[in-house]
Amino acid sequence: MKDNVTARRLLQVGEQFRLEGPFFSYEEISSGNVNHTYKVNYIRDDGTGMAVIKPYLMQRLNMYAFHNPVEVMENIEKVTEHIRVKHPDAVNLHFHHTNDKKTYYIAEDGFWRVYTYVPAVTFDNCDDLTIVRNAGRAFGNFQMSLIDFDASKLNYTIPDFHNTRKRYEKLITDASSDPCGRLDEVREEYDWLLSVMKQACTLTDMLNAGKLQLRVAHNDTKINNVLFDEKTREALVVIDLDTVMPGLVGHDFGDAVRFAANFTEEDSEDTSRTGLNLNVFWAFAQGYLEKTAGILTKEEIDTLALSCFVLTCELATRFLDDYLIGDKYFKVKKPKHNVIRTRCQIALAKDMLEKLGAMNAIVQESATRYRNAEDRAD
Ligand code: GN1
Ligand code: MG
Repeated sequence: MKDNVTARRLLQVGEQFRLEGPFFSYEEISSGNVNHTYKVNYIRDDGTGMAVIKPYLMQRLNMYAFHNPVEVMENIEKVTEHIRVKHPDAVNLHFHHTNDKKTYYIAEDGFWRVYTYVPAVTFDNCDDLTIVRNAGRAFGNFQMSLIDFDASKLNYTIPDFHNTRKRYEKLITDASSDPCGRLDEVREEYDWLLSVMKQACTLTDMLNAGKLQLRVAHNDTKINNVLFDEKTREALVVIDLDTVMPGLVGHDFGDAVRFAANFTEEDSEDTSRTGLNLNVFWAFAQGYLEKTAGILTKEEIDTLALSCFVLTCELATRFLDDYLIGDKYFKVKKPKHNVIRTRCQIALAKDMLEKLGAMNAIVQESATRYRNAEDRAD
């Protein structure tokens, strides 16, 4: 959309959510790969006659990704309400309501929702270990806040979201029909991914065999989905709850490491620098296990390191598949963006394979330390 057209549209969406005060400005927040997000500023009277800026977040959900956005909002409302009741003083996500008391507005151009804007900082790439440890704690706390929430109450808003085997099957099917004639160009990446398929499907296979348990999972644990206090750098709240569904702890842990502990961004073209930063891994694992070690099963702990490899391969199959079918799912900023992303994930996965032993040792050490700390506290 052109600037003024977007501004007009955001103003109309704001009216649906009964936002007051003149519309002042907006900016697009481009870090998400699926939804469209805008920070929208309104002018308000501060009560003494002075004008203040009141920001909101407006989001248009990607309906190619989320076929049933009403169910997405049902999940989010249940989960945020559960957290609000348990931790009334903590920062929580607050959605605005329309005249008919809904947290969404369905229009021809999509599915809109409005949140209160939380002043905070986010990090896309971060080697400050204190911040990374705080991110681990935040996702660990998220897991613990929902430990008494019945996962079966949640809708499967994207069925088989982290079913790695199904992701592979889709890739294989799309490669065999090769609708855009792109397979030859990515044959090397395709072959490598297939060569590690068995190991990459470990979590899926263990879940199907009843060896890992379903919990409430966030399922999209990029570090930029944690808001941090601008001054203290303490984590304030975990955001982007669109994919909250029953899932495995490995899905959350693995995806977080895949994103935060990579030396490069997830779509870096310079894959000679891509790889797992063990210091960042260590800090994240410590933060996460500090909160969760007491409840995780042995199988869960034993698969945490491998889950990072699994989630990295899984996302590589998703990026590669999206390239093969013509870039339909992920927003792309350049023609070969999905190939670049695939190559970067593969480079990371290869490096993780070499470091699996060290990663597992770190996980086991942290899990033991925090379990013992809990025993002492009992
Ligand atoms: C998408 O849009 P964003 O950045 O929150 C995707 C994740 C991927 C991620 C890769 C619903 O998340 O699964 O890991 O891109 N979300 C969905 O950057 O598919
Ligand atoms: Mg997301």
